[in-house]
Amino acid sequence: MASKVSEHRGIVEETEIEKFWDDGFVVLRNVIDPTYVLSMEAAISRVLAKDGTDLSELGSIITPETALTDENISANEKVGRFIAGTDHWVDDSDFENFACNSVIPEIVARVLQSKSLWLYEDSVLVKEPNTAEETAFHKDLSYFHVSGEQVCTVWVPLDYASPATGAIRFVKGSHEDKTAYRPNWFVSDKPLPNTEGKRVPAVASEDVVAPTLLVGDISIHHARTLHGASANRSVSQSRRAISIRYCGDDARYLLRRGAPLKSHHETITEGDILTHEYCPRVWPRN
Ligand SMILES: O=C(O)CCC(=O)C(=O)O
Repeated sequence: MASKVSEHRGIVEETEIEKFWDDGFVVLRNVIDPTYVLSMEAAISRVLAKDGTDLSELGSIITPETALTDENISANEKVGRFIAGTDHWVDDSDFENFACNSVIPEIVARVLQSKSLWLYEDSVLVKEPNTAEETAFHKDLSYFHVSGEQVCTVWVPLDYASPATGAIRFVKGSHEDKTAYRPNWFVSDKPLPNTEGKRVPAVASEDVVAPTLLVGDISIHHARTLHGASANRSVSQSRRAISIRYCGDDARYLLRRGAPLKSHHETITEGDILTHEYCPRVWPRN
């Protein structure tokens, strides 16, 4: 089982907080002990073995440009899957500790400049070697039944993640655009049925910031920041990541028609703060 807090640098600089609010995302280098991050490997393997959905089957956006046609990938090599799942923390104490009891909530509360922090959900997102699916550009807020400025996602890679191996990527400043966009299928820009708002606009490649992250680095992006991830073109290396979504003081429940509902959302009242057994307060620690 993953043990509790094991900090590396642990602290967040003022300039990094400013960067988050100015750009809509920030990469915090060397902020968590890599050994602690890698202690989640077994937990991720459990997800891969049982609960993960294979997003590659949802209808991807493989085009001649994104298809794996590189000379170094021979036709008979195995094509990878894009496996994803959510809410692992609910029944796996390793994920619960990682999202609720690690150094991450304190870091996030500081970046969001929030006195308190609630966990919205966690997800595991794995692109196996040779996974052609790009994660389509989207805004997380379109999927969340909340409103507020202090809402964000932390992306924690368990592998070296570069633009060639499926790293997350962002459109800088896009959090300033308050247009409501429809959630999409994650591997396709096709919107989810019965959702409201505009379709996510096409993103020009020159507007994309695509950092490379090492194990121990994390990125934090605002829930309105347009972001996606590249294909994993490595022939041997997976791109494993844990994404954790948190809400701060100003977040309130707001039901968004057609967006994925969790069972407890049936009992919530719009306008309420998020305190709920399935949306626990994780900072300050009780
Ligand atoms: O890991 C990915 O492919 C996408 C991550 C993402 O979009 C998220 O965590 O919000």
